[in-house]
Amino acid sequence: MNFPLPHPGLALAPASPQFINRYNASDHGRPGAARELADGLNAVAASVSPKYFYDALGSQLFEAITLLDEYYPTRTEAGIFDAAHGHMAAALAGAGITRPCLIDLGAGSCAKAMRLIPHLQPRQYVPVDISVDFLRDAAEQVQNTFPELAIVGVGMDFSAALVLPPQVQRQDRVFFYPGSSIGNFSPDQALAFLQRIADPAQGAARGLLLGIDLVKDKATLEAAYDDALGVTAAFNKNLLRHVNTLLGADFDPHQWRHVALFNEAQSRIEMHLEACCELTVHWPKGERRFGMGERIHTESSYKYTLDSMSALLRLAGFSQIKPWADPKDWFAVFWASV
Ligand code: AVI
Repeated sequence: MNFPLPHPGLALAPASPQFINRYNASDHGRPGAARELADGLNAVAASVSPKYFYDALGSQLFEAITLLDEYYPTRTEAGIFDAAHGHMAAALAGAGITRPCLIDLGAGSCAKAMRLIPHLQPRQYVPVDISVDFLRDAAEQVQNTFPELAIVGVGMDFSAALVLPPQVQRQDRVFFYPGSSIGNFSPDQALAFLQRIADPAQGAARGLLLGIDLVKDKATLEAAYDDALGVTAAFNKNLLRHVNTLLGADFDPHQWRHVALFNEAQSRIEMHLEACCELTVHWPKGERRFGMGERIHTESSYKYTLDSMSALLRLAGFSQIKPWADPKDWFAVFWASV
């Protein structure tokens, strides 16, 4: 039966995206987080996981980083998508995939996927993130832009397991993991993560579009993680505020300095916070003394070559591996099929 439009001449509002929340903020929050943070701070070489960068302010600071002159990855990757989207669609078609289920891991604002959706024509778009409220809003935006697109937003932490809810189509799954986020895993963790994407019992991928940052000269790399405006320094030090909130600690950000260096042997940028004086940090069930110059390791960002990433993808069970890079070979997007 046809119903008349309420206001003839006006289109109906687009359907709302479906949303499935499998993420419980308390998993990431209080008791487990406090234990993990205390263990990291008490270790001989103190460390805090980079996942604790991303409170509300940290997420905003990261968005600001992506706009910095020195931070080339975001705009370089966008340039690759713009130049190679036709080749990417052809690679999918070559693997027999014409209407993929596009699963966007760590989708955030969904801005990167929105560049590709018109070219890949997904049958279903599945943005996945732990930042649930942010993702709900972003999925609404995507729906407003593409009213006909079937969208299933999923709130989940995909870093440990990758079993998606049954609403996510099993056929022709193509995972999208841009931004060089895989670089924040160690190579062993990255291999395990890629294996979960390929695993028929988990991600059940037919293909993967993966953005990676490439090895380049030390000065360019170190400037990208230690910008002139001090935004990355603020991003790193904001971790201390977040740890104060989660652990009840008394870090004073004034007493710490941002350090970013390229460790060539390990092919990774390391970010640290270095104590500017001798100090003691206290929290409800513990404390740690830091000597002047002692560091907390806060992030590693691994840089790959086209060959080293191809080898990792092959080891994880992918084949038909095809990279696209920018003219300076600073960044690459890989297609790999299972
Ligand atoms: C999210 N991730 C890929 C960023 C990177 O480049 O490793 C995080 C970042 N840390 C400092 N600047 C940006």
